Amino acid sequence: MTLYPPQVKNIEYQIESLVDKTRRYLLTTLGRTLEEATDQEFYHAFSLALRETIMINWQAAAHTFLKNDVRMLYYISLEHLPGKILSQTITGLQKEELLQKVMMRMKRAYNTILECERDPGLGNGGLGRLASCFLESLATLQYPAQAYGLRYHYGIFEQQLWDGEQVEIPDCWLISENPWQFRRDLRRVSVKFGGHAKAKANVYEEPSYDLENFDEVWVLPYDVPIVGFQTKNPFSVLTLRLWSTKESPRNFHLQRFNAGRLDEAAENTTLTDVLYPSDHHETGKRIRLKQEFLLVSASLQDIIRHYLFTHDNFKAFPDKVRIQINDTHPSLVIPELIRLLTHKYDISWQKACEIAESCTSYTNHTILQEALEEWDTKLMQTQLPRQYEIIERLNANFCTSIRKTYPNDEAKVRRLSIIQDGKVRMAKLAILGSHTINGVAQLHTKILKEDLFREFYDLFPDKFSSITNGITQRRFLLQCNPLLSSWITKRIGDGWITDLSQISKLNAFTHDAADLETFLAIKRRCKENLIDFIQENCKLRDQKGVIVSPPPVIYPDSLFDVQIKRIHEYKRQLMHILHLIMLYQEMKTNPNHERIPRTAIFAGKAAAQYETAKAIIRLIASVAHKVNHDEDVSGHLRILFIENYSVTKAERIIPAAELSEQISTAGMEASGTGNMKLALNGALTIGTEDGANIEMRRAIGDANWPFRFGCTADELAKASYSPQNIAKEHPNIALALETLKNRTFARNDEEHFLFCDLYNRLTQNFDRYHTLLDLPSYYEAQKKVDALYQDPMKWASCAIHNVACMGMFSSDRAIQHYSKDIWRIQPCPIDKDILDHIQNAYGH
Ligand code: 26W
Repeated sequence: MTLYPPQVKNIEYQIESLVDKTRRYLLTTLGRTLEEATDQEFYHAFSLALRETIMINWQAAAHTFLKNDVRMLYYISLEHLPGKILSQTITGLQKEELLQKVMMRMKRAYNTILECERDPGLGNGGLGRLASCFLESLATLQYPAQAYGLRYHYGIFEQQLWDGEQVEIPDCWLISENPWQFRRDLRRVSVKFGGHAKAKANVYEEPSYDLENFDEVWVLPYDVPIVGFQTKNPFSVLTLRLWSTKESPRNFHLQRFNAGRLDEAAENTTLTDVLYPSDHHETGKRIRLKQEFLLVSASLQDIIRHYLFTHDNFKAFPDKVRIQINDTHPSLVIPELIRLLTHKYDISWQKACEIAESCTSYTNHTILQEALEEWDTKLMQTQLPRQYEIIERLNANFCTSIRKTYPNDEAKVRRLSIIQDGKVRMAKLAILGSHTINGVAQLHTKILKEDLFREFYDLFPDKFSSITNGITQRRFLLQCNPLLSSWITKRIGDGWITDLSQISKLNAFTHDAADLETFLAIKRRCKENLIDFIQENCKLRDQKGVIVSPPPVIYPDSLFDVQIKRIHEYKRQLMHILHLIMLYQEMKTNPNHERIPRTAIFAGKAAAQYETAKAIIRLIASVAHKVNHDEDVSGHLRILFIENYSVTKAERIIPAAELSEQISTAGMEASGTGNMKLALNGALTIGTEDGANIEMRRAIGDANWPFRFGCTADELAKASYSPQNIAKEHPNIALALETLKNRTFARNDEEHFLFCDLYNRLTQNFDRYHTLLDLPSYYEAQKKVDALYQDPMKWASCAIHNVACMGMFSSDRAIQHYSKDIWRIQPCPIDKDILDHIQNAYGH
């Protein structure tokens, strides 16, 4: 027998134990032997085995919060994009090497097994991913918190490009059993819709309502464990509680079914079936309103149940409960909490309003008018009669108070009123009913205060605050970029993993030639990895969706120019592709050009109904088709659109990026978070003065932020410009625009029609996105990109400097800021006695 030193023995023991457990689960849960199990089955059994490791801490964390009767934060969000839970768990436990050994011993490929898990696509984009970064930081920093969301059966659609056209395929992410969800039958609640609100008086002789003839829906929660990063304390595990209406047979309306009204019969069973796949566009649909209320009502009942577990009255409620409203989508929390307190728990109207205000705070994530939620009063009255009565009363009181402050100014009352022109304005409700509203970057908050909600800011200046977004460096550097991470750790130690401000120590490594070369070599390896991934996974489809050709050959020496985000006019993918058209024409007309070789990589989904965004994808694909097949530019220009952008795809692309496109119209991108992820992985930003770009530039310094361009938000507010004149003054722009009309890229009449429409939008006298106005300075900034890229050592030095200045863009910093200034919560590490107790009773 071999004798191991103690530590090795311990590792050997852990490996053997996991191997054993995995085999056991394969047999006892899946009914398969290791030899015959598919990778999917192996993934399942392996996850069940690993899951055992976190259950003790999960229970211990929950018990610790209860025992200490701490103030809890509840983060309510209609969207969550956690990425793969297995990989998150592995990173949190810091068991990657060990688990690789386990898989090796069991003859499975580590990456292939990790790929078996489908991303939970329970969100559209930035807002959902931010919620997940926040929850990971809350877990790592050991705050007492829980998140709520909906367990959509169909998450965000899978995007395929059929000969350049976006096709949406349903995302059945639950098709194979998911080992990371725990159905909690005991925590089931009921939610009521519709009916008639019958007025009665509460104990204070105030109006209250009983509901008659309502529809009742049973809602069941599924808990997903979110593992925090293991530090000197035992790691914490927080809960993401996802509600589902699917599983309760009582939701099905037999009478309606028998009467032949099939849709109506199934409506309440199907409420959590689909995520609304649109961002920045309000849909105003009845099912969406029902989803929002479902989330709010179920979560509030759960929060109150949890509170009443250790209290027998509501005195301490405003001290113990904090609820964060992620955009206005869950803002019905305010009337529903007031309703529950006044109706069910006999609290006075005045007191209930105070409690609701103390407990809730609201984050705004967009200033685009078309994304601001408003609900038809009729619809709300029909679906949520009691909540509507409360909103009306809140509004009546509010209007009275405005009249007191501003007598004889009915126009002002109308502008501030929550109910306006037959619509309930949800952002106003959220501002009025909560104690704080925050923007997600400094410029964004400034616009909220000075423009969008100016009159509310006049009334409640203390309610407004600004907390710049952040990202978790654990997923978006440590986990996704092991090469760069280990170089950084070698240079500055591993403190950055839990304290990103320490990354500034990298500044000492921006000069030494050996360091710069190492950095360049790492970037090159990451680019090669992405090339391998693309060759394997990004084959092209024909008009019927059949894979017909390999992706183009990509050269690792070319600049990887990356724009990955939802497709939206304000994000200006159109400006990016116009620039690529300009480059293409330049290369074609001048064979002696000195432009650097470039590979432009796009990824992102367009909302299914957003025709212009879909036309932009079409244009990118058509330009790509022509350019990638043109011998004249081969080796110099490649354009790729990677299908089906997701958290996992982001993790693949980001490490390889060299140029990060953050080119939104100034004032329109609330913050952006992809900008932070890319910079942290050593990409340089070409960007406008928008969202968090501004703060990134300030943190990094102008000297190392060379590709700033475009008008500022203030300049745009005053700008008037003529697209015609811009075209006249810049012949290369005029030529590029011409190609949209003259069938250079259009491959059929439909494309020709779509591209002409894009042309018209760009050249209209008022393009809200100011694309052509910024294009000349974008072009100049891209020339600077070329120049710097020709000096790799300088580029590397600048890039390392960028990474070193990303300290403040960690979601840890954002969460600490929210915790200190908005939620006033304290970390609550797992109680060692509780942990010991559970470990002794259940551990091995
Ligand atoms: C009701 C339809 C709808 C759905 C989602 C409207 C608006 C949204 C979101 C608020 C849009 C969104 O995701 N906003 C993004 O939030 C990120 C996190 O704060 C920011 O970084 C992005 O700039 C912002 O666009």
